[in-house]
Amino acid sequence: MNALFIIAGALLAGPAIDKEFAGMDANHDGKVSAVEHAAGAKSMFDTMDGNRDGKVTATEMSAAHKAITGQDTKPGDMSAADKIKAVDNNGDGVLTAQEHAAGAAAMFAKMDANKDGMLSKEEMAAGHAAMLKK
Ligand SMILES: [Ca+2]
Ligand SMILES: [Ca+2]
Ligand SMILES: [Ca+2]
Repeated sequence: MNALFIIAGALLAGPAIDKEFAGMDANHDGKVSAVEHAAGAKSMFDTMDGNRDGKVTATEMSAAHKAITGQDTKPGDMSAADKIKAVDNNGDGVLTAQEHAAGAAAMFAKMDANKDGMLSKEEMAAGHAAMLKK
């Protein structure tokens, strides 16, 4: 399940949490709702889908990672193929918007520690920290 964090969020990590949170909090109420989170995940998917065919391949995900972080995947990092595998329901090696959305929804539920249906910045940061510890 930790791979879900990597797909939707961990192109960004650490100090980038602030930026990610602000980007998702569309109505600026200091919380990210499930709807806001889903919209953020969708926009991440669109960013990764380089050729706009509605599917994200391992190659596209690697390219997006490099574009966003300015770095190649480091040795020891999960490969893009492995990240895809974690939410690739039909096992075809590419990620559809539907598979990505389902993964993002599961991730939201996991990060919402106090189950109020909203993500605070602390919850998002803790979720990412938990992911990075693995
Ligand atoms: Ca909000
Ligand atoms: Ca594509
Ligand atoms: Ca919450």
